[in-house]
Amino acid sequence: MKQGTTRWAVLGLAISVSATAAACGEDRAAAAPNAYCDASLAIETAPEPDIDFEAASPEEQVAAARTWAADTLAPLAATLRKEAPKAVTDEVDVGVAAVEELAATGDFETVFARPEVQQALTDLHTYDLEHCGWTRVDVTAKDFTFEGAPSTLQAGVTSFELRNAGQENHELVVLRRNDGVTESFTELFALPEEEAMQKAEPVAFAGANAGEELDYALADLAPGTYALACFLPQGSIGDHDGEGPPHFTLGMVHEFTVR
Ligand SMILES: [Cu+2]
Repeated sequence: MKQGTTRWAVLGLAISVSATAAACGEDRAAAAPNAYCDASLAIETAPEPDIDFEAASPEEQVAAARTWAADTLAPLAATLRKEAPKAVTDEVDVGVAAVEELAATGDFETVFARPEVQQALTDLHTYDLEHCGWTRVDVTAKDFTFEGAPSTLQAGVTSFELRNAGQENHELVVLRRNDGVTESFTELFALPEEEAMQKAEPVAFAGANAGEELDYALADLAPGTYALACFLPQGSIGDHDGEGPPHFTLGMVHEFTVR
């Protein structure tokens, strides 16, 4: 897992969602309350559970998930519930119930794979994009490039909407180069991982398997130098992990500036 932050619905499992663009007719509904948008951003970018998933036993993973849901997500979900506009209270309730269930069971995949949970969270994200004033950047992943990614962006909350139009699985990791570092991302990625991660930090993650699946990566971008990168090995399709070189070496790295 490369990502440093995670969304409450995803936890790096790259569960893809089917985004539906709900039409929004009324002008006076154009702005959502700031407190709601802040609460939604907070839960979307909540810190990950403190656990090494590759080293942990299944029991340790369940315990970590329960603790994370109860201690990190539940307070954020309570704030979101309090601030939610009427238009989204039903969807927020579904999300809050999912957090409560996760705190009880620790079973991410069951809780967040439910169609009604995915739909509610997708609808919430659609609402947020339309009402919170966040920047939307549509990025199409192909084998092996990111299309549509700009070379400069304004600082602020930004959602990278990933669509996979390739034959392989792809991810979109948003990385920020630490201030004072001068190497390009291509140079950084050539370093041993530990060394590279002292010079750049992942700030958001999205993953979409082959087959036109959708996901998004949300972050509040500070000014700096960033990249989008895909670290999946060539040959990764569906549940099959490829054994080829990582996609960024084939062209899936895109540097950009945030001002
Ligand atoms: Cu890729």
